[in-house]
Amino acid sequence: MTSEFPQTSADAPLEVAVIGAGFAGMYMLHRLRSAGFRVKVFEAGPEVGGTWYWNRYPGCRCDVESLQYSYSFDEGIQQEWTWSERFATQPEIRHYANFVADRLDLRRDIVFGVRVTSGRFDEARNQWTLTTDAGAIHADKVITAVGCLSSSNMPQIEGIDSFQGRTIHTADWPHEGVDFTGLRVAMIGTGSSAIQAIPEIAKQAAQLTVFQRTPNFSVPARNQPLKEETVAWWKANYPDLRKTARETMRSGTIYDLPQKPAMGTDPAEVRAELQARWDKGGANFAYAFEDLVISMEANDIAAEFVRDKIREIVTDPETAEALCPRDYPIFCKRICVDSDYFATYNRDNVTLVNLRKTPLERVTAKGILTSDQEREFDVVIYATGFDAITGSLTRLNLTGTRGRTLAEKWAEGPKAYLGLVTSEFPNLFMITGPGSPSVLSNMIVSIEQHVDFLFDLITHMRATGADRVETTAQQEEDWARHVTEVAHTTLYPKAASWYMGANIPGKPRVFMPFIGVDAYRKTCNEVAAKGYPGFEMS
Ligand code: N01
Repeated sequence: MTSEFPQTSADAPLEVAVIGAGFAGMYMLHRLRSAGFRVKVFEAGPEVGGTWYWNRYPGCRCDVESLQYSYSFDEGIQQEWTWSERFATQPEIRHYANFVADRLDLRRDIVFGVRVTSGRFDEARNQWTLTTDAGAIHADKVITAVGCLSSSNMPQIEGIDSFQGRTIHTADWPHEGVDFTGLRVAMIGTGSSAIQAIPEIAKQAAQLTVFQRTPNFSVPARNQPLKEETVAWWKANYPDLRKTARETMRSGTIYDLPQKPAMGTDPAEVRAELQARWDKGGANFAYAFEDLVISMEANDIAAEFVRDKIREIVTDPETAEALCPRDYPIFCKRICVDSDYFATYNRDNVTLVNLRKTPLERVTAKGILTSDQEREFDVVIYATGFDAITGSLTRLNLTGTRGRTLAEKWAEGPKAYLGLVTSEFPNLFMITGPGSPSVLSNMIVSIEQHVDFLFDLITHMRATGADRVETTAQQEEDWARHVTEVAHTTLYPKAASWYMGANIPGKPRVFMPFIGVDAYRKTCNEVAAKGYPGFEMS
């Protein structure tokens, strides 16, 4: 047990224990502590930053523009901090998290190096006991701030442990870095992580072989250093810009919003608009027309535009065709934002293996065996993603009032009222939980909204003397149905994405995030204004 570990007991519990010191946990701590709550944050890592602490593969960047991927709650912080590039690198975001922790003196209430391994609610005391590898924590309320993409997915591939070379997962990258000079490297996966890492690793490795099962749509980042005048303009206008971002319909990010649907617009005009956005770079491309995730025909136009770009960029026609996604609508898996991803396949030292043609059979002691041949490697990198949205919650092993863990309760799919609370688990709150906009939005915007809502709720409980809050099975069922109905007004459920749980064998296929930042915020505001119906307090 470390000396800083707070001594809590059943008789002297914390008012609130927060799990995780990423952007959600940091802001939650700041708000509660400022109002005098006895609160501590428990963090498995040695530092703040959450996902931005762990994911440090080469090329790792945020795909939301840096001027928008930052806290808005403190004018001093947003004026003092200056981003250097349009899309910030992982080291710069990690540095930003540490800057905020310094600025708000957060670390004195964060216990680092402590992983929560289980937890149980005590009905008699209305109190949680969390078990950690460093001792027990007693707290009246528990808030999970564990991120949506922090439970990494290592695939079940036969022979995976027999490989004699080095095995690395992108989400658990060696902190000392990896020198690929002269090495034969295999990359399994072609999601965002791989698409960012491949161009960088290709520059160093002797040979890079990419094993692709499903190709991905990606648009160019056109990353560049930020001009001084751009930064100055944003800083001068931050209050208005932040408000605009919060009030966007879907994303919590300011994009050039569409003015009309693609269907019914002159095809030459549609193409010109897509081209202009392709040239400008970034996920702005996804907002070119109103109907791109509503109408399959409109979606096909944007998808074919990107496929044409891939064919233009990649010189070998067979490789280009293999890289063209065809079996799901564009934008219905998170669009990737890259720097020279497709062009990297024109390098002599990069090879694409199309696993749809030659399936992966097993990992061997020397490398990887596909149906046609065995290839030998020094390093195998798994860019195989995450047990998204629910994985970081279920692995906490929390047990509720009916003796079931969250994993057991959610065996048919997660149900959480507003994505914040789930029945049978009183006094447990989830920041960016399933059923909230989370990953379909700018995460920091959604984090701030959830933290502010929870802060008001907990303050309301203090004011009214309530020491227990719980939602009902009916309430969360109704909300889950609404989340599904909204999803099915779009094309999103047509993709076998991690939003649907489709990347994890055996995981129930349920569309987990709520589509619509603005509608969601309005619902939360109404709930708060009406005295929190659906949150039963006693
Ligand atoms: O993970 P993914 P990711 N054999 O799940 C493949 C965020 N992120 O880490 O599609 C062979 O997207 C799998 O293939 P398939 C961002 O939100 C953000 O790349 O299942 N291949 C797929 O190609 C992103 O969406 C940034 O057929 C296997 C890949 O592994 C999310 O994280 C940067 C396999 C996994 O792709 C996840 O991205 C990076 C197997 N057995 C990530 N199992 C930012 O910029 C899996 N695959 C903020």
